[in-house]
Amino acid sequence: MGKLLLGLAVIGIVGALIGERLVMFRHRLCASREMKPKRLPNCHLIKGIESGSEDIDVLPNGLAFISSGLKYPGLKSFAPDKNGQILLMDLNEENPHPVELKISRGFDMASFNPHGISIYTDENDTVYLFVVNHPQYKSTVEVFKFVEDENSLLHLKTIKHELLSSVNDIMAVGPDSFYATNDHYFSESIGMLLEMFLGLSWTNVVYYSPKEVKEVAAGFYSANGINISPDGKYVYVADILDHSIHVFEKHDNLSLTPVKVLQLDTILDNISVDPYTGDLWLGCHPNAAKLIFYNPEDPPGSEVLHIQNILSDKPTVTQVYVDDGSVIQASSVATIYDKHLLIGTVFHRGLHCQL
Ligand SMILES: *[C@@H]1O[C@H](CO)[C@@H](O)[C@H](O)[C@H]1NC(C)=O
Ligand SMILES: *[C@@H]1O[C@H](CO)[C@@H](O)[C@H](O)[C@H]1NC(C)=O
Ligand SMILES: CC(=O)N[C@H]1CO[C@H](CO)[C@@H](O)[C@@H]1O
Repeated sequence: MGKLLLGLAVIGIVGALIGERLVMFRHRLCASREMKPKRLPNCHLIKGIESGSEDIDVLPNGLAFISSGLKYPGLKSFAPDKNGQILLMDLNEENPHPVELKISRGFDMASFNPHGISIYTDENDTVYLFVVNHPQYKSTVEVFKFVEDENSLLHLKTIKHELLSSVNDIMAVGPDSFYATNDHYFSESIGMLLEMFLGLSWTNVVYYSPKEVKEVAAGFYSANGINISPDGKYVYVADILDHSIHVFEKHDNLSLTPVKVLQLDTILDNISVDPYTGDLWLGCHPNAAKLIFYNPEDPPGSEVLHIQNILSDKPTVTQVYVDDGSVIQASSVATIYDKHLLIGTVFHRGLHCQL
C-alpha cells in the first residue's frame, strides 16, 4: 500500500512537471496577445523573392542586401534544391526590384545556405558583407567585399571556430571582427528541442577577431537577432524563446555588460536599428508553432514591432503590421530606410511598404 501510494505520488509529481513544461513550451511558442490583422496602405510583395528573405541590411545610401533561400532543419523551404542567394535592391529607384549578386569564382555556391547577414563599411568606403552560412548544416562566417559597379561579391575568407558552433546572426564591428549569436540549432537539433522543453538557457554571444575569440554573454534560451545602436555603445540581442530583448553596454575592451531586459509578448526574431533615430524594428512570429508545423491551409503569420526609447524607463512599443499569413508568412525581419519598410521572411516572400 505504502509503495503504491509512493508510486502514485511519483507519477503525480512527474505528471505535474510534464504538464508545467508543456504549458511553458506552448507559452514559449506563442504570443498570448490577440493578433488582429493590421495592414499598412502602401505595401506590395517584392517580385523575384519566392523562397525567403531571411535577413536584410541596408547601406546608408539605400542599397538593401537580402539573404534568400535559407534551408533550416525542420522549417519549410519552397525551393529545397536551389542554393541560397544574396539579393540587392536599390531603394532609391522608382520601383525597386531585387537582383542577385554574382559571387566570385571558387566559392562553393552549391552548398551556399545563407542566414544572418551584416554590413561593415571601412574608412575608405569599402563595403564588407558578412554572411552566416550553413554548408552541410555546419556553421561558417563568409566575408565578402561588395563590388558595386559589377553587382558582385568577392569572397575574401571563410571563418570557422569551435566557439562559432551554431551561428544564427552576426553583427560586424570591423573588417574581420564581429559579434555572433549561437542558437545551438545546427549542432544539436534534438538539443534545441530539449532545451526549449526543459527551459535550459545555454545559448550565447561570441566576439570574434583573428586575435581573440571569446564568449561575451550567455544564458539565453535562444539567442537570435543581434544588432547595435548607431553610436556603437549598446548591443541588442533578441531571445526568441524568452520573448525578450537584452540590452548590453559595449565597452572599449569589447566585453558586454547587461543593462536591461525588455519583455515583449511575442516571438521576436531579427532586430533592425534605424541608423538615424536609433529605434528598433523587429520581425516577429505571432505563432511559432505554425512556423514549425507548416500547414499551407493555416500558414504562420507576420508581425512587425517598432520600439522607441528602449533605454528609457518606458519604451514605446508599437505594433505596426500584423498579417495572418494570407499576405506574408513568417516574418523574420523588418528593416527601415527613410520611408521604406522592408519585411523579410524565413522562407516566404518579401514585402515592401512605403510609410
Ligand atoms: C584606405 O586608403 C588608404 C590610402 O589608399 C590606405 O593607406 C589605407 O590602408 C586604407 N585603409 C584600409 C582600411 O584599407
Ligand atoms: C572591460 O571593461 C569594463 C568596463 O571598463 C570592465 O568592467 C571589465 O572588467 C573589462 N573586462 C575585461 C575582460 O577586461
Ligand atoms: C539575422 C537573424 O537574426 N536571423 C534570424 C531571422 O529569423 C530567422 C527565422 O527565425 C532566424 O532563423 C534567423 O536566425
